[in-house]
Order: sequence, then C-alpha cells, then structure tokens
Amino acid sequence: MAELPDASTCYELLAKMALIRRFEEEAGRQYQRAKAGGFLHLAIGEEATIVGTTSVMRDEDYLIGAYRTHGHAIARGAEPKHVMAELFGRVDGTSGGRGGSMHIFSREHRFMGGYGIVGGNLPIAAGLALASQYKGEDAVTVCMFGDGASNAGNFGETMNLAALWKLPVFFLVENNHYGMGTSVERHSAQTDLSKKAEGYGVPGERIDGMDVLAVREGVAEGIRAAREDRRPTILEAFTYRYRGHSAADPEVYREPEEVEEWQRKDPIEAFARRCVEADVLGEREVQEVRDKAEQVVMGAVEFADASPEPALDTLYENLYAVTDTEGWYAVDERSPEPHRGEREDRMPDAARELAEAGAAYAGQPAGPRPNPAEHGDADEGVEPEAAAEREEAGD
Ligand SMILES: Cc1ncc(C[n+]2csc(CCOP(=O)(O)OP(=O)(O)O)c2C)c(N)n1
Ligand SMILES: [Mg+2]
Repeated sequence: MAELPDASTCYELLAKMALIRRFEEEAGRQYQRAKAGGFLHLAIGEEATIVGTTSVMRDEDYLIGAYRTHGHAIARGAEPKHVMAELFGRVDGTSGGRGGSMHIFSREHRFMGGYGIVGGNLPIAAGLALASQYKGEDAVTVCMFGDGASNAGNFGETMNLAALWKLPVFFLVENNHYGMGTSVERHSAQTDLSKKAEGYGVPGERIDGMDVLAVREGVAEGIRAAREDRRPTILEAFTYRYRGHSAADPEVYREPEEVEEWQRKDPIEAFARRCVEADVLGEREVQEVRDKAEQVVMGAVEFADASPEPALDTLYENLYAVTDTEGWYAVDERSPEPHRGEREDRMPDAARELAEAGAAYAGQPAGPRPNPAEHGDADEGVEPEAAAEREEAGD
C-alpha cells in the first residue's frame, strides 16, 4: 500500500475528490430539472482514478478524456461554475455553451476535451504528443479512456505510432467494468487490458483505481517514462461507476449487490478514513472539505443559472465546413461567401453549396428572425420521465 503523503497533499486530494463528487451529484439533479441539456454521463465512484492521475501532472502537460469528464476538467483546474454553465448551455460555459456535458474543454488548463466518439480521443492524444515532440517541449500527454474504447480500431493504430515514434504520451484505461451495458468479459477477448497494447510496443500494468495513492504512484511512473525515456506505457485502473451509463439507464446488466459491494470501497470515504486513522487529517478537516464542496457547487449552480444563453445571432459562429479540398471555410449567416481569414480564391463549388445550404439566413433580407426561446423551452418543470425519454433517444 502506498504511503500517505504530507497533510496538505492529503487535504488537497480529498478536497478535489469531494468537490467532483458533489459537483456530479448536483449535475445529475440539475439534469432531472432539465436545466442541463443533451446527455449526461456521471463518473461518480471514479474520483480516485481521475484525481490520482491529475495530481501528478504538471501544468504544461495535456489531458484528454472521453465524455465522462466533468471531473477531469475540474481536477485540471477548470472552475466548477464554468463547467456547470457549460452543462446549462450558457455563454460562460467552458465552450461558450456550445459543447455541453460531453464536450468540456479548457485550453487554459490544457484539458483538451471531452469527446463523444468512443476512442476518438486516442489518435488526438498521439497528435498532441507528436506536437510536443516536434516543438521540442517537455510536456506529456495523458490520455484517459474507457475499457470499451480499447476495442476501437484506432486503439491499435494509436499504440503503434506512439511506440514507433517514441511519443511522450501515457495511457490510462478507466476500467469501470462496462461499456454501456456490456461487461468487459462480453466485449473484449483479452480481458487483461493492460496487456492489450503490448504487441504494439506499449507495455502496461494494473492498479487499484479506487485508491487515489496507488493511482498517483502508477501514473507518476508512467508520466516519468513518457517524459524522460520517451516510452509510452499503459495503466489499467480498476474502478466503478455507481450511477448508470448515462442519466437514463435501467441497469439491467448488473445486480444491485454488485453496486453495493463497490460502494463499500468508496474511494473518498476510504481515503478520508485512512487519513483520519493515521492522524494526518482531523474529522474537522474532513467536514470542512465537504462544506466547502457544497458551497462551491451551489455557487456554481447560481452562476450558471444567471449566465445568459448564447445570442441567437451567434448561431453560426464557430461553425466550419471542412471539405475534401484544400483549406477550410467558415459558414455563417452573413452570406454564403467565405469570410475573413478564409481562402477565397480556393473556395470550391462544394464549399459554396454547403455554405448556401447550411447558412439558413444567408441571402435573406435583414429583419426579425424566429426565436426558438419564444416557443417555450425546456427550462423549468420537466419531469424526470421526460428527461429519461430524451436520454433513451440517444446513448
Ligand atoms: C464510435 C462510437 N461507437 C459507439 C458509441 C456509443 N457509445 C457511447 S458510450 C459507449 C460505451 C463506451 O464504454 P467505455 O469506453 O468503457 O466508457 P465508459 O462509458 O464506461 O466510461 C458506447 C458504445 C459512440 N459514442 N462512439
Ligand atoms: Mg467502461
């Protein structure tokens, strides 16, 4: 068992885990109230894996995750109020309210997303690491993904290039035992995921993802190997999500007893107990951590609620039509023409057609435009069933 670090580090680790837990509980509640839209995937139960990892990263390092990453962004330093505002689809959100739960992003904190495509973050992680290598920088890219994502084709492609090009990248599989409702035994022929990249030249180990100190120890070594030896490795952390895959999950694929068994290993409770028993933290400090989390999270809800929705006339901002020909072209409401910063002389007909089709107001006379907000929105009073229906319609 890893040794307890000094009291202030213990306090920090506990505070971060407690904050993320409280944030996600509240995010779930706000989703039921239809304040948060789209999909919502909670990582409640996985806090030790998240915080253990980020706690040994440097500010200059990059982190890239999947779509269960509210906690990852907060652990990297994004403010809970900005993450909450993103869930609410408001302008003060981390992506200006355009991304929502699955697309939290903070370049400032080198948290590079937030991806809804399972396994889609893997090649991007290799790309980030390649960029660091190319620029001669010291930064390491940490790539976190689920057990299910290890079955994506680009898992192998990424591992191959990471090893071949000796990229400064470190991989962490958050093995929460399921990809949606499918257990690891039913979705992966090789159930030891730490071995899955070995043939590509990326060796791995397994750790207890419910123990924040074990995660710290394992990840610190993985990051060191990536930074100093340019040797990518993989760590499989065993963890568990206490909630369903997303907000509406009937959980027919697992027994309540299994959930209860993992709840008894609650990473936050276990760490707090250990710190108190070793006299590193007092009960008073543990309570203080909880009170602070409550305060910050309720402040975040208030902030998000007060933040305006993006203005309707910004609808076409930050939309890009990328074609199979050279260059990129912005599509917006002003006109179907390409705009400043674009390569007018190279705009092909395909891009122009796309612009015309995509820019709903293009070429129309200026004047009042329909405002969806006036036809009622889902802000208040939506029953949990309605939220569940929304979820069922997607993943
Ligand atoms: C390419 C792709 N295929 C399928 C899906 C649908 N899908 C969403 S989440 C998920 C399960 C992924 O499981 P895992 O990687 O273990 O992550 P976890 O949800 O357990 O954190 C699937 C199949 C998707 N989003 N993208
Ligand atoms: Mg999983």
